Amino acid sequence: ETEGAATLRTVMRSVTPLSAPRMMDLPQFQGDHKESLYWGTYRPNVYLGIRSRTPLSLIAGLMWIGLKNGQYFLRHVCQDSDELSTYGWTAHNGRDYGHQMLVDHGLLLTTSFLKEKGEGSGYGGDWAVRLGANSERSSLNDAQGSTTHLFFYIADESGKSITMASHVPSSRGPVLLASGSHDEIGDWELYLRSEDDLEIHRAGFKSMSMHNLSDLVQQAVATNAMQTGNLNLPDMTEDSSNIMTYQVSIKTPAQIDIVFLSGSASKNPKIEERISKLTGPMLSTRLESKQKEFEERYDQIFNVNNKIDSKELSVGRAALSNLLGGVGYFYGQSKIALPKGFTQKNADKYIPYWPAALYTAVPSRSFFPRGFLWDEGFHQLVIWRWDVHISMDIIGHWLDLLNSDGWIPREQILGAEALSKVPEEFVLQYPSNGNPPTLFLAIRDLASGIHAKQFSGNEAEKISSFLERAYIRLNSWFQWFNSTQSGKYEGTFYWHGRDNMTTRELNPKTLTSGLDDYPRASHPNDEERHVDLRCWMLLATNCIRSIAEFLKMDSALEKDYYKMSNQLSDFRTLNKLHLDDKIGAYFDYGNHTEKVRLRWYDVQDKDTMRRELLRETLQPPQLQLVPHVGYVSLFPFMMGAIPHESWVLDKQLDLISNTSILWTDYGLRSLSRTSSIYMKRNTEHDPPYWRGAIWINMNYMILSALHHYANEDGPYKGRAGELYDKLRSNLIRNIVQNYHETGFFWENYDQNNKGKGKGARSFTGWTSLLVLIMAESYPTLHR
Ligand code: 6A9
Repeated sequence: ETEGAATLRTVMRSVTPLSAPRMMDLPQFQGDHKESLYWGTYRPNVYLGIRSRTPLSLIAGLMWIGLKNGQYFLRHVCQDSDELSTYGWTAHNGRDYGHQMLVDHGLLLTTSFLKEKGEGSGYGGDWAVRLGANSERSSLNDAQGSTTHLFFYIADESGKSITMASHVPSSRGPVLLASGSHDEIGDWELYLRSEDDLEIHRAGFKSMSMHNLSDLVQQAVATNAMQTGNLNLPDMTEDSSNIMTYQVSIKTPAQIDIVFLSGSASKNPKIEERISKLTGPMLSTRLESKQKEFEERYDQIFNVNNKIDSKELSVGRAALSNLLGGVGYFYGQSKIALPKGFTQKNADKYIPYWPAALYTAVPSRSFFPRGFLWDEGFHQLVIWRWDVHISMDIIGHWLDLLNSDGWIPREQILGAEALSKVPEEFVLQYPSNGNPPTLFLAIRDLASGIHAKQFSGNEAEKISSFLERAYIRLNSWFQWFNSTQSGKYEGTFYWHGRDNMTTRELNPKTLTSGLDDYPRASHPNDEERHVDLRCWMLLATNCIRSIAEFLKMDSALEKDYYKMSNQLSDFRTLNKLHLDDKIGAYFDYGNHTEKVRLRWYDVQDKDTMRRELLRETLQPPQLQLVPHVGYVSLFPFMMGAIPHESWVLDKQLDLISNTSILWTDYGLRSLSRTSSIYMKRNTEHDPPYWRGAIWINMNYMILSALHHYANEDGPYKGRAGELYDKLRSNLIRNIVQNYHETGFFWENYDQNNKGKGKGARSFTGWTSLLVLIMAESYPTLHR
């Protein structure tokens, strides 16, 4: 076999699904379950977007014209540059109810979503959207007598045409806007009802590119404005349009109900009844009772009474709701990088993954509205507690993305809408790159929850069959790490793929670890071993082992896991490989020197001056522990791998509580203030990221460990308990305060600058672990 043929086989394997029964084919994901999750706010990238969990869906959404500094802007896709002072779900149950608030320069919008299967409904049921518009400062609006323009659209991704109601509706009563039919739900109709004065204009378009909807509407309005002087849609429709847009112009305050009925036909005698149930006063009653249900369930599950005050309570609810309201459904093909030197005939440097669906939460609706592998494990810690069926459905989708090597692409950019948000250099996924297998955190909880008889009979039954089917997939996922990320010596691991040629980075990044620029060995080579990866491997083995025990499996494979889990949890071995016993800190090991700097010099170009960075070594690197105290050094602690009577535990508490090292009043720094790389830029374009800032996922893990050690007898029990209380209240206070001050949850928080939110604004991914911090709910990490 030639080298080329072998490479080709590797490439093909990387885009071939693992040959194992699919998770999503499990009976528990069919029938009622599937239908109950058919419609939802599954387009988190837009301010309000509805679709069904099917590749070619009907999609609906909201746009409006915002006025900022005297200029008009069309709002649609969540963008930080829109500078809304807040937006997000204040309530959302992940299924059939949500309530969102948006504040756009004095315009106050609310969007409520309600779904229901009525008598005569088609597959997936009916849904209603209530839009409320108000002016924050009513004087402003009155003075200008200004009009607010809302746009609601419905479009068929399959291209099937939609019928526009024959005349522009003028009455306020329920008026038909559009109708059509769809293979999965039958005939459908869309109605509008409002008690307020309104003017409606409309336009129909024929297009298959749904990620350009904003442009279509903007152009139509602009063209018409030039001809008529009015900011209106032109009341025209292209032949066989599959996109229908309705502009509803109102004076605030106003309220509009829009209702979508499936399986309908105007002749259906029940239609009137179904409309009135989902609009007007009856809708108000239903929304109120759904809100109440949501709040009661929140109290019951997160049992936060007496633990937090009422101001904090609403922020906790918003955190959960934004996570659930951020859950999306995506469909498409990842682009997988070809090995160096390979290109396709058409010059593409990638090969597509198989077409796949992903139902997943997202880290940020504006910045990263797509699935990220290791983020998802943290999301699921919250979601399984709220709705274990949704959580298994999400985890199931991710596990179905395993290829035949046992690999899952880290970042999921599926479909044109998702792709349109990603700069080109981030699109390709490399089949040699890992990402922490955090899904094991949630799966471990499910497995031990069954043991502890924490679930109802019905839930337990489904979790069992889920774990049973997941087993083979988890095994091959684990084997992928075990075989591709292993170190030079048995039982050691490192994140492969760091750049050992770079002269431009102060410390070559480790994106695979999730901790991007957290400093590792300065000169990557195969002697390296990473303590965080070792701990992830421990978690994975322990998790698979407990599933095997639960399923009463007893093959050679299970014995291997048993052995491996004992090896990985052996304290002496851990210490031999990673402990600096002078300061009692765990470190990576590798070819390293502390004496590296970036030199900046100017290069004479034709007509510009360019800066080049050169990584200089003032002292040759040598094999050693890599002396950077930070999140990585706390991994054995986070995983509860340190025996509770060990002196090392005392040292870990020293590192955590020391204000010159990790402690701040807002949470723990990612990197010690004493580290040589603390707050250092990595390149000209890379400001420090995991080099000081406070991240909530890691703080949550550290808090879990403090909680664990505070509840186990041992000499450091009391001290762990004190630090636990302080860290917990610091985290809650700071996240809540930032939320009140800025209207958002943030990607991370500034360890100086009074704990101010930093990075992506509106980061409703793992920052929503706030809910569990408030509830004092922590993962099962310990055997
Ligand atoms: C950039 C730019 C509009 C970086 O939360 C997702 C990930 C984490 O998994 C990772 O641990 N974030 C953390 O270090 C964000 C990564 C975004 C990469 C793509 C595209 C888009 O600009």
